[in-house]
Amino acid sequence: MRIKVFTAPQLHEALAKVRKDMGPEALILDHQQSKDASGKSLWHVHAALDLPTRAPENSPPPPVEPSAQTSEHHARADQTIRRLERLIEGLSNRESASLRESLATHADKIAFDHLSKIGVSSSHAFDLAADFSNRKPTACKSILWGKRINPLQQRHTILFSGPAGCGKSTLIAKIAAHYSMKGIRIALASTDTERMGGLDSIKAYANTLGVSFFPLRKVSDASNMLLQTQTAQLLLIDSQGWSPRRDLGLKRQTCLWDALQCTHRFLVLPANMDEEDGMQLLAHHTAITMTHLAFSKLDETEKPGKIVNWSIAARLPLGFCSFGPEVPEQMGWLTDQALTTLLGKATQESST
Ligand SMILES: Nc1nc2c(ncn2[C@@H]2O[C@H](COP(=O)(O)OP(=O)(O)OP(=O)(O)O)[C@@H](O)[C@H]2O)c(=O)[nH]1
Ligand SMILES: [Mg+2]
Repeated sequence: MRIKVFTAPQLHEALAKVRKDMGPEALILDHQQSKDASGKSLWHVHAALDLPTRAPENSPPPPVEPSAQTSEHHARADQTIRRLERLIEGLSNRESASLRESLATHADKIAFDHLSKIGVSSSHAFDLAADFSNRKPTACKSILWGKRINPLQQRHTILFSGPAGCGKSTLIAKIAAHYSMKGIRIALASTDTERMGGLDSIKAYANTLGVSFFPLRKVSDASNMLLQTQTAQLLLIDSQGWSPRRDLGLKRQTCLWDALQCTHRFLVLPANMDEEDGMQLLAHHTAITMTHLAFSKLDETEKPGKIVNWSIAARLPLGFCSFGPEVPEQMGWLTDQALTTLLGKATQESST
């Protein structure tokens, strides 16, 4: 077993170091807070990793198991995995309890409980608790805040990408309606051209709003469209939904996206998606080419706290959010204050 100590100013940073160095199998044994010479807080996390015993270099390969013994072997392996899972769950409960204990005030502990209940992971709940209990904009340094767009100052070309049905077209319609009411010149386009009906809703929104719309099937369509929309102050681009398991056609789409000279590329994550599935999506190489995160369907989850976990894991600045299907309402820009309000609202609703 390898045991190591990881040190960082924030607890979640130390935990991230553990995962980076030792991987997901690492066991957290203990964590402590101290101060460095300048009085700044430091966290020390003790982690352990069970290393497999290596066979001597020149030893013969292990004999192949007779098939009669194989199923018994698998059953034993399954039992061991379940035991380890229970052990890890127990350790993570202990970790969460000791994080809660190390909070300074009773109000912070109550805030920690609320945040955990609505899905914020315990290390992030620990970082947010004090601000949250004081209803202050969250000062958590690991969340990146995007700069609100201002098409009056500068033309923006914004791509929206994400899983099928996540609310891309609806969010585009909301943004288009919001800014066209302010007199901003808008154009819409879409790369969702190969799927039957892929263009329908965005085209209908363009008609309703009276703005021009361009289907983008190939790279030359992109350059044509850029020429024809030179006077638009805000160009919003819809795309075909994808998932880490089904990303057919993504290559063609990404070639088109690259030709569009986007100022922003938003990955839209629906807040009613399972947290683990969202993490897998964020790990996909297409997600890495995105510049911002947007959240949709915030009205459709009991656990909006997962967006904190996603934001910190993604390391992408936050921007638009949508909290209802209505166009043009129920959308906004996610700021530190808005996040505190959103998480607070969710806790009030879940406790009523
Ligand atoms: N409750 C709720 N529903 C939403 C929200 N945003 C979108 N929807 C609904 O979700 C459904 C899918 O929305 P779309 O905008 O078509 O999603 P999409 O990502 O464009 O879907 P595809 O083009 O099929 O990939 C529609 O019924 C929308 O009304 C939201 O914030 N809250
Ligand atoms: Mg769509």
